[in-house]
Amino acid sequence: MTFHSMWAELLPIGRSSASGGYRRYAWTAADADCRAWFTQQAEDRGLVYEVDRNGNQWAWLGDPAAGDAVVTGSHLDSVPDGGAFDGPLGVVSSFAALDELRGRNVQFTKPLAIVNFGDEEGARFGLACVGSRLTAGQLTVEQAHRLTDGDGVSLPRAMEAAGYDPDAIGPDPERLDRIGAFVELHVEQGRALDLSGDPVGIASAIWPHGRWRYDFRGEANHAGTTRLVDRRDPMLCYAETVLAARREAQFAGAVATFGKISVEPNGVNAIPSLVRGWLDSRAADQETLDTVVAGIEKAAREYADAHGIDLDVVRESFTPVVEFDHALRDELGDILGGAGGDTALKVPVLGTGAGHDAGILSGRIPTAMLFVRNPTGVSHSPAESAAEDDCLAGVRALADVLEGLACR
Ligand code: HGY
Ligand code: MN
Ligand code: MN
Ligand code: MN
Repeated sequence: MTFHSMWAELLPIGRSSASGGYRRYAWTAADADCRAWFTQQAEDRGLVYEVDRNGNQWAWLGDPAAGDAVVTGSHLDSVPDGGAFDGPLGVVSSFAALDELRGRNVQFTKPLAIVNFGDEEGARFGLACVGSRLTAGQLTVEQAHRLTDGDGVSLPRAMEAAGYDPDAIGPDPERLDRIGAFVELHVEQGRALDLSGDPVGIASAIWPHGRWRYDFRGEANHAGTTRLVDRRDPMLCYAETVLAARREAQFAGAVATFGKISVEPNGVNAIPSLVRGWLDSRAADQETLDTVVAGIEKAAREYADAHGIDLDVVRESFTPVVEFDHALRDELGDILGGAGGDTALKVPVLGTGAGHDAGILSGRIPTAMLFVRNPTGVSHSPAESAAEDDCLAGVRALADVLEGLACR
């Protein structure tokens, strides 16, 4: 089973024929099909398959109880109409890198595992990295049980419907204590490697980032008979806040996105009573992020006061800056940078604004990330792409890293 054949098998799962994007949401049929694909890859390679208390899938070579395991992998779920590479490239490359290592006849001196972390994107229940957050103890069982999707289906009900026990979820410190290093390969979500002309890069840090929900409450009324001066229209405040977010982020060199909205009653001929908007904002450092988010909220409150609108702002999630483990990062650089090796890849080190399971785990175990060039930088879109040669360069780089870490 080669990279190509694995990729070809996975590609059609959960793909929308209308948009060409992926709709692989946690605990849905598409998720189950991705999980079945993962299990098959593990069985085809004679790996020991297990699914942990939080629904994350693991494929082991060697005895997990031996400890100091080297783990690689990523996630298979997607954002709504996401691209083919964000997540799956890391999982497929992990199996392909293991195949490559087996072809090199190396001797593993440590256990090796490939992992598929569940619900990394948070597309269905609104919180990213649920599988890894639960495992790392960054999300309590109570918080997880309160998560519901757009149809009001709770996370526990969704897990049960998929055949998983929602009462089994929780922190898994023993599992993490058996891991010596986690390395996640991921398609770059930006153009740094395209601009530097390199196929592969190493992550230095993940920007601090969070999600805030803005509830603008006004007064429902008739769109045709209500004078403008008599309106308390929450949509107006929402629109002004979106523009304020762009101004604040631009000024600070950060990013801010209102990418999701819900409107009640959501009628063409009705002035809304409630407009709910979700802000995703990220910046290279905490102080800048705090300034941007405070500036957006201040502007929103001024608009709300001016239009007689009630505004509630709720921070729904937050991930502080992640500085990847320096020693592990430098070790990857030595392995790939040709210190004694013959790959002699010039491997740039780059930061990212995208969150990852590696970022969640970095507080508990040494973690590192490899990025594979994305020629347009576009991600979270059906247009996401990576050249075949770069994907294979990523597999070779991951195989070199795993050999260096687990095959001394
Ligand atoms: O939102 C993110 O940065 C990640 O793709 N979950
Ligand atoms: Mn993503
Ligand atoms: Mn991802
Ligand atoms: Mn260093």
